[in-house]
Amino acid sequence: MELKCKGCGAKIQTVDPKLPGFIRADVLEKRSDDFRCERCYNLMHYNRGLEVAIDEAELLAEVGKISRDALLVCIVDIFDLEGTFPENLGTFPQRKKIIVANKFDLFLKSVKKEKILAYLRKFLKERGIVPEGVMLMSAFKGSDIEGLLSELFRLKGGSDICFVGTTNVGKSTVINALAKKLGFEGELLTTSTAVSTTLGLVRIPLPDGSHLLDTPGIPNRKQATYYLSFAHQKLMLQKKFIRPRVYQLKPKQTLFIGGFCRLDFLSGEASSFVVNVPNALTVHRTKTTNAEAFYEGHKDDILKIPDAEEREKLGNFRKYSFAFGEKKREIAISGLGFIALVGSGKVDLYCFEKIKVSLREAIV
Ligand SMILES: Nc1nc2c(ncn2[C@@H]2O[C@H](COP(=O)(O)OP(=O)(O)OP(=O)(O)O)[C@@H](O)[C@H]2O)c(=O)[nH]1
Ligand SMILES: [Mg+2]
Repeated sequence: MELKCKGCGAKIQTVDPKLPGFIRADVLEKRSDDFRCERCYNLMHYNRGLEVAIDEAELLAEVGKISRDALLVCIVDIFDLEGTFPENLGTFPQRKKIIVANKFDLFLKSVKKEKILAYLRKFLKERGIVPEGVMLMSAFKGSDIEGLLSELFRLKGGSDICFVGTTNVGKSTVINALAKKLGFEGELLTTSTAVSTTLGLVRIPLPDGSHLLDTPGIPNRKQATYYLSFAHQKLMLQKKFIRPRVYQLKPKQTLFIGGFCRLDFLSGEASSFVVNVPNALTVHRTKTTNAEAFYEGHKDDILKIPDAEEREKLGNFRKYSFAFGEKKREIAISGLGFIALVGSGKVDLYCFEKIKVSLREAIV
């Protein structure tokens, strides 16, 4: 049987350390049952490792081979629902599907679960998705994991449970937490702040003969993080709530969200702009007349992320024009977070064209 790494599912090889699944031949010979490839070892112990690309067609073919009777658990990141919802979910052959929205802990404690659940349900309804169940949770919260576990066992019958979703939504973290509740020892699967940590299908056997199945994340080219270096991915991944930053702006003022986007307040009454993006990202206010010169002069020292190499991958800027007023609106920027617009007026947003930007009714 083909050997696979227990942490990431990559096929084991002893030839090229620069390719996935590498393990030294002498280490492989002495291996215990629970061995990992060198990349997993480095990700787990040093939080660094090889950046690799997933073959999306191969991934879909592999998930396509999983029994139609398996319970499909689609995990999304609730802080980036627009960006992490797999639009091709309907094409997965598994009949029973549930949607698990993870990372609820990124919202402030005061944010009501019911409100976010209503937003999630509406989002699914608009796309015609009718799952067997919908859950909102955090992989870091024990009671949420217990709730998920009982829901999964209620729905699965004797079948396998297969976890799918775009990269970095926390699939492997959720499975590790479930496995711990089931009595497994240690961290079974490799998890990390990098996108594409899991590289192949990993099966964890359960006592009833069924399995928990982890899969590689579907590459997410709509998300800012996809284009970032390993180090910047790490900076952008928040393990705790995102601190909202409030700016009172008058027309003709501009906000920079790192070097990813520029928001010009064109006209309207003095309004509040509540920026919910990773704490590591600089938010800078300036006069619109100075904005262009500021960006050219400070994209690398004050704004910092993305750097020149990342900007190259992100391509050109695209302009979006939005109006806001009576109803509170939010601009969601995939991989960064969202900006709540409170007041009334018109804005122009410039953001790299590859990143998904959407205007929605406010959810918080
Ligand atoms: N804040 C927060 N972070 C989480 C949560 N769950 C997972 N993470 C973090 O998100 C990052 C990605 O987690 P993984 O479990 O590796 O994600 P994945 O979906 O398996 O990623 P791929 O294997 O690349 O597809 C890690 O740094 C986790 O610690 C959560 O509920 N809240
Ligand atoms: Mg994973």
